[in-house]
Amino acid sequence: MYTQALNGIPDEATDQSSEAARFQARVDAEQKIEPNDWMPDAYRRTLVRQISQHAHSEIVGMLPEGNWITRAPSLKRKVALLAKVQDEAGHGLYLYAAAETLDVSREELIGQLLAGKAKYSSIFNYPTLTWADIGAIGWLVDGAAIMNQIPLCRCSYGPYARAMIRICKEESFHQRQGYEIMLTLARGTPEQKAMAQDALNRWWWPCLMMFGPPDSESQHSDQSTRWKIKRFSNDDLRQKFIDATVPQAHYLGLTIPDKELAYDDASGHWKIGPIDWAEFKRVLAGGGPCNRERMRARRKAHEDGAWVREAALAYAQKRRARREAMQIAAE
Ligand code: FAQ
Repeated sequence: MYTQALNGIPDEATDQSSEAARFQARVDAEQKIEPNDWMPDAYRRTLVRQISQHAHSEIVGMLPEGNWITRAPSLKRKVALLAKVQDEAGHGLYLYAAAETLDVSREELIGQLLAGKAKYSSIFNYPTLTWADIGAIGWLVDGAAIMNQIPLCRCSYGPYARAMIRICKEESFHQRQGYEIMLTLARGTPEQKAMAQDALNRWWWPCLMMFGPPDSESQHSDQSTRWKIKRFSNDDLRQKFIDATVPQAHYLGLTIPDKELAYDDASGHWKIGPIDWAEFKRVLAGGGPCNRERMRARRKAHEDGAWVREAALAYAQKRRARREAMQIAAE
């Protein structure tokens, strides 16, 4: 009896390890992993974690800008901002749908966010104090998002990679509309230029934190890179963003708020001063300027929307009952 039991265990373990080897070989060969394919549990958990955090970020990310829709300075600006905020809602929905292919329900994921158990991007815990912040968000926040998300279009998990293609196209439009707002302000009155500079001063460092902790402290990078979920490290993407953005700030005639910023001829990169990682940790722990306000707004939106979910459910049940009755009548 014992021999049989012992025989069973190694067989299962061998099966698992050969499945795992086949899985890694497919990833190495750049084949996409699809929802019905075998995958290690840890791969599934990593994807659910990252995709759901990403989805929450898109949805919470609507709040700082949504705040300015009624105060946009012209009809054209209002229409563009409204469309941008709606795009972010769409991104959240594609991403929740991509996460659902991994056997987790949207209700569960949203429940984790509302219970304060799930993370969303640190950047959305900062306030939008002036119209220039809308320009800075488009230029810098969407700019950082694109830098991080273009490589995700080649992520090994098919549904996530495909969702990212459309998201990146829209984000790149957002980035340009934000830069155009900054350009208009920078070429406007001295007060408008000062407003643009003030927005850059407040958003620059938090945007650099969007890329995540330094590589030496990133818990998930090594494994996510082996699984080809991540293609570049946090620090590499941060540096790419800095190199792309510094010349854009110069073109605007604005100053990056970093006295240590200097071009390094040897490496061909812009070098920055130290990032305040204590601030990043504080924001992640709930102590940012707007963490409480953001969660309050999301909970209220969820409660206010309860009747819509109930009505949709009642309608679906009515349709199903009608379809079943028609089937019985036809038999
Ligand atoms: N904020 O080991 P790593 C947008 C957490 S979308 C909060 O390096 P990983 C569009 C991390 O989750 C912006 N938490 O982790 C838009 C982990 O915690 P955990 C969102 C952060 O996953 C524009 C811990 O720190 N984009 O902006 C942050 O390998 C305008 C250790 O970190 C995405 O979600 C942070 N900034 O790398 C919308 C892109 N950074 O889970 C509206 C997809 C790190 O163990 C308006 N995500 N953490 O509890 C990713 O690429 C990755 O998840 C990283 C982090 C790069 C964010």
